[in-house]
Amino acid sequence: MWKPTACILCECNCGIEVELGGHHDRHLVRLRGDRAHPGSHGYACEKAHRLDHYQHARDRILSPLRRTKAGDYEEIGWDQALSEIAARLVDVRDRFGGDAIFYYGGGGQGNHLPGAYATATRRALGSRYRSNALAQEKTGEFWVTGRMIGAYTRGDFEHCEVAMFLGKNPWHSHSFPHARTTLKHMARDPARTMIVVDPRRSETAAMADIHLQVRPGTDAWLLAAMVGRLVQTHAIDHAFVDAHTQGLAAVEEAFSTIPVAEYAGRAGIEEALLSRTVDVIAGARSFASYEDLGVQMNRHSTLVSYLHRLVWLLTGNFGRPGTHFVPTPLSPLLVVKTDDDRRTPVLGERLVGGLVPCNVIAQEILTDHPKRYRAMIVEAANPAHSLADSASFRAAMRALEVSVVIDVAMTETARQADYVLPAATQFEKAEATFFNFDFPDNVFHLRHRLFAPPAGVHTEAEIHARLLEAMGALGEADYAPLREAATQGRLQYAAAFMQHVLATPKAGLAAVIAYRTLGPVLPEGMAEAAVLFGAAFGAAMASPASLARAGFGGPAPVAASTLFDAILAAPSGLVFARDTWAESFTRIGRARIELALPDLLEEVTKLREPAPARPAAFPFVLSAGERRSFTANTIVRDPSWRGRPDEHALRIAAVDAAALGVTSGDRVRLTTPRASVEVQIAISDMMQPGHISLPNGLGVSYPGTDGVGVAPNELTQAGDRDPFVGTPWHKSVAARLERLEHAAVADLG
Ligand SMILES: Nc1nc2c(c(=O)[nH]1)N[C@H]1C(S)=C(S)[C@@H](COP(=O)(O)OP(=O)(O)OC[C@H]3O[C@@H](n4cnc5c(=O)[nH]c(N)nc54)[C@H](O)[C@@H]3O)O[C@H]1N2
Ligand SMILES: Nc1nc2c(c(=O)[nH]1)N[C@H]1C(S)=C(S)[C@@H](COP(=O)(O)OP(=O)(O)OC[C@H]3O[C@@H](n4cnc5c(=O)[nH]c(N)nc54)[C@H](O)[C@@H]3O)O[C@H]1N2
Ligand code: SF4
Ligand SMILES: [Mo]
Repeated sequence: MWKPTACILCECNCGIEVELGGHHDRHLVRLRGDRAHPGSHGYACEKAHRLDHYQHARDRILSPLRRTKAGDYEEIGWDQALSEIAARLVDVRDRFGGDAIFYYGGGGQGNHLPGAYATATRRALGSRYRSNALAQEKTGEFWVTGRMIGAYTRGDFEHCEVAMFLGKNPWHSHSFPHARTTLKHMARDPARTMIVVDPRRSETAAMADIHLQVRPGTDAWLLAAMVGRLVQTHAIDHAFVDAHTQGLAAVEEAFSTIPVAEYAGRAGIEEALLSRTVDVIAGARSFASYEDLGVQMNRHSTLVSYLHRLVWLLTGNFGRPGTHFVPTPLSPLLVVKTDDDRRTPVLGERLVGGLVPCNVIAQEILTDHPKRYRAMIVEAANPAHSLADSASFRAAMRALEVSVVIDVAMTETARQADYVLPAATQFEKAEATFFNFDFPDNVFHLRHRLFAPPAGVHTEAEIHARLLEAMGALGEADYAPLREAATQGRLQYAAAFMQHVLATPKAGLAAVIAYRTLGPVLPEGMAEAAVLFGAAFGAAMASPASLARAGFGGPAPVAASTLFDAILAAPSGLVFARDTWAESFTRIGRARIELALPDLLEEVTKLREPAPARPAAFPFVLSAGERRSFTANTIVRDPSWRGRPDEHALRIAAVDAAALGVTSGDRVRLTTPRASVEVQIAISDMMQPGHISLPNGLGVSYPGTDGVGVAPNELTQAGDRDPFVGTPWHKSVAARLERLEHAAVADLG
């Protein structure tokens, strides 16, 4: 029997079908793309086929654990664990205020419901400071797009005439539906042009019509030269710019004197190629572009996000097929309020969308500042591996008064926690992601569980509910008025919920109240979906026309109720909102699109300063964290998941390897200002001289192996971050390599 679910290894969350077998039918034996999925239509990449390695990890946690004085872990019961955790968190709150309790995570690539339930726990504790991976990749983009457009945009790569991938390798990293099919179509079609900006000849770059093989970390000069060329050759789409934007004069002034040839040269690109590229973009009927980690985790990242938007806004590539659009989220992952000037408590760094920059979290713990964070809850994330400077993150966790990790596996982060709580895997509960960016048909997929969790393991919804009950924040008295209404119908329940929850001081705990009262009347194994009733309400209020076009019309309570029931009844996902292209214009959160951001225009002038000399001790630029065929952050920990033996190697250009006197398979010493490790190398014609690249998500501890590959953030440092929003420079780390004179030939593990 094939059962529908989704792949959880990247943000696409392709629909898949799984055949169960093995012991108690709990193994994912065969997997294939689910043709009934309205977003992925049967597409899946090679990674999905081996998901049983996630479900059956040997480091799965099956009981709550408490750290002992000796630093190992003992099993304890749920009641004891939750009453101790509740008491210790409440104690921290009572002594120092809720601001001292930090929340990290809330969901990875396929699981966003835990974050929704955690909101209730955070509210009950008065905890305000939080973060997750978005604050080390997307916050610069969010900050810029919030101020320019007031809405989050994506590109239509299926239909564009010209596409650009800026620091993005979608062949491996995907991020838009059926990426490889779309790339192949584009590459084959002589009428379409694919532009890739990447120092590496990545798989995507190798398919491109134009590969701008930049010098690592110099995209700001490249993009400034592009905008300079647009302004100086009068290639601006005045019809669009006049109708929808403001601030052109300031932009023209800043870019009219940009030395295009010189800046192209600083980026390592010939002026003629740069000019041709800009002319192709300016002449295109439609242009869509995607910036990702190659620039977002790099020097000048926020400036590059701004310049990148200028390229497609000045050429009028918004709100038409093949350009950029504003999708309808079922529940926005992050709301950026541009007037929000909140700062972090210790270092005073800018919060974007309420998220603390990842690079400062450890620093805001390892201090004697009175406002430091003193407790932390980490859920569905592995920050001791994924954040810059792992060693100081480990030290920070040990410096806290209490820390709790909610995960499926005994991760690097769990190994530092005072308490570890075992969660059901993504195939053992109803689960969903809010990464729904399909357009104009917006897709949502609530996955049904494949099987129940093992004894002793709970879903996050259940964990948060029990924690709130252990704190005395919620109890049967709060649930009683809703229980009856839940059995009468959705509309009755909605009315009761407004009266007994939303209009009361417990409104902030709504997610868990819904789980406890609506959850029990949902079909078996679907209780975790209760929180989506509220999300459906939010969408019905925010985008009524789009929901109506997908069949969910009527007053908000009716639309929300029918949508919620349709979500429950669609195990392969459904189209919940249907947009029109014109709608993107109505979603602009400001009177006109703003082209001139003064602080970033000021940064443009600083590009004229001569580049600081590269320190002689570190002649290489290391990109720490490349996506490869078998990497998926740290979601799959078992290294035998990886098909290819050299997936964990450091890639290096042949000339650099020759200069060091080493060859593929040799081990070398890799040193950055932060640390020094041994690593196996692989000569790769993808690499330009001076650039080396390590895969992401490796070097995890796993029973029976000793950490295959290198954990990239042992090598990075917290101070290497963007001056505006604090995003890390993981893709350009200063590094040096040395030959190991007596190194044994690597064992591929
Ligand atoms: N296979 C796989 N797919 C994934 C993931 C995974 O772990 N594995 N993770 C998912 C997640 S969480 C994310 S955020 C996305 C990320 O997706 P991507 O951003 O596409 O992934 P990366 O490989 O980290 O970086 C992209 C490219 O940036 C290039 N780059 C390095 N330095 C520079 C530079 O100075 N300038 C420019 N222009 N480019 C540079 C690299 O050579 C690389 O090809 O992938 C998602 N998809
Ligand atoms: N140097 C460097 N660092 C990077 C990057 C890089 O390119 N270079 N990339 C960054 C990016 S883009 C990202 S997105 C982050 C990712 O880093 P993180 O957000 O920290 O998370 P993941 O590695 O995806 O780990 C997800 C965690 O969730 C757990 N998990 C899986 N399923 C469940 C579940 O159902 N419930 C619970 N409770 N837990 C579950 C897994 O065991 C794992 O511990 O890493 C970032 N770090
Ligand atoms: S890894 Fe991403 S693209 Fe590949 S099947 Fe999974 S969700 Fe789809
Ligand atoms: Mo990411």
